[in-house]
Amino acid sequence: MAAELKSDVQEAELLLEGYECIHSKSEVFYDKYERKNDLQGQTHYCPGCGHGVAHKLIAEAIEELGLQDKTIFVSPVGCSVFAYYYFDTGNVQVAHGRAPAGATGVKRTCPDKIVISYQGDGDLAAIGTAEIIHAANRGEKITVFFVNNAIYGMTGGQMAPTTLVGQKSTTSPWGRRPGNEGFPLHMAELIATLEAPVYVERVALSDNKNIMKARRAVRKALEIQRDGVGFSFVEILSPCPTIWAKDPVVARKWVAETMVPAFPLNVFRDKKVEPVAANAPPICPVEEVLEITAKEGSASATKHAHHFKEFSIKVAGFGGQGVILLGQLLTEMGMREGLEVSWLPSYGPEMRSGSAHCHVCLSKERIGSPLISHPDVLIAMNEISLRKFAPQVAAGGLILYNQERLPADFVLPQARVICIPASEMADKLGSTKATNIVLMGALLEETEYLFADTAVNVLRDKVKKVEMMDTNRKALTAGREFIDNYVRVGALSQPDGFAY
Ligand SMILES: Cc1ncc(C[n+]2csc(CCOP(=O)(O)OP(=O)(O)O)c2C)c(N)n1
Ligand code: SF4
Repeated sequence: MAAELKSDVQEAELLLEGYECIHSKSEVFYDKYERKNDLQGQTHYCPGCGHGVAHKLIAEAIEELGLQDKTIFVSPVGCSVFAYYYFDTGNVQVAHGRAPAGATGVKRTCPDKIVISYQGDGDLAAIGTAEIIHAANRGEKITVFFVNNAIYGMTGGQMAPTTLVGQKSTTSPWGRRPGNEGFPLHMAELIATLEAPVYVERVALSDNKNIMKARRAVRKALEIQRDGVGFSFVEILSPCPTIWAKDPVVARKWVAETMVPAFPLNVFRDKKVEPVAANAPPICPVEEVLEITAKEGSASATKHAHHFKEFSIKVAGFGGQGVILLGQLLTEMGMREGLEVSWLPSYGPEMRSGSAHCHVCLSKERIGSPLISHPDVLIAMNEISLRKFAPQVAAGGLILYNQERLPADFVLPQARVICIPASEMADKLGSTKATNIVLMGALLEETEYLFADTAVNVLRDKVKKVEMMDTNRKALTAGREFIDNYVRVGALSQPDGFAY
């Protein structure tokens, strides 16, 4: 009866009494894998899956090298997406294929950490090809473990870039044909053509001898990172019994007999490089990084009381009309006035004369999303934008339309419309390029939400063409005066003028 009350650990200790424990689960793994119901304590991997073995080798190497507290494991999308269930280290889970990019960010901000990018072959060699090549080419001081099982495991067996010639998959049901699906990608060889990587090896989880070699490779790759030497990459040929529809023993044999001849095991790169001291980025406030500290019109220099909580603007027109720039200027102004800001541009591939718009949000509180469905203000720089976006403007909002009058058939939405011939006005001032600045002046004057002195400072700092400054200054004033002289005093009513 007393024995029944003992915990699992006590039971295990009793069983081991008188024995020396020479092998146990690595300390780097959690004691217990938290799973649902009767899966509690089990891993989610299929029996015979190579991921389990690869995890074990990595965990043991981390433990032996005493790196557990320094390690940050970046798990991919794929069967190993849940690596963070098992590794009692720092963990980050990233989007499909992006592990080397995520790992780059982590390593660059925390250069003293050991950052591991763990990826499958669909993840690394298909959707994430660009990320791995560029991380390797930059020589990021991370370690990549690339588990190549020649198939997409998690999604049920589609062809991967590593699928062998003749191998059947759900998307190559007749077997991979080079003439149709191309040849398998040899990632270790490809990465070894780059100059920066320090260590590149391919190993196989095919039999005990090769698993021991894999163990050494995993450890070496981590030592290279620990010593600050450079980029290390280990490709691990690995069985996927479930998708290959083979029992675990046969699957291992398949790795040895079929995968290894196609993906030869080798040390492709083992450069002797002197460690370089970690180059940590300086930690400083965002304002300083963006060089906006103490500039005239900055949040610290100018304290404005804003009489709104959140204010959203959509600027729309043709590419080339300064739509995107106007959005950026307003965003910069908001930032300098100490507001939370977001700016989201949208334009087609044609850039000039294609349609373009951007969303600007200015807020006293943190902004949830930069996407604006119902802007408070629409600045429509052409008729297409007016027709397209006017219905979206929030009830009681404002539309600034770059024309003398509204189109005759235009059905007025539940918003005030001010027609302002900004292009003509800018032209008279010397350049139609200042159309957006005329509209900016009108916006500032009409809403009084942002301040003209901030606008002048921002224009001076941000508009690259110095010779435009004089025109821009005049354009800003012209836009403001238009509101004061023509709209506030004796406004006409639409459709032939300025509508309220
Ligand atoms: C952006 C995106 N595209 C596609 C998917 C679907 N998806 C999930 S896992 C996976 C394949 C993973 O295969 P692999 O990297 O070989 O890993 P394995 O499961 O074999 O370990 C795909 C295509 C996704 N989750 N996200
Ligand atoms: S499907 Fe393949 S890769 Fe995924 S867990 Fe099962 S055996 Fe492993």
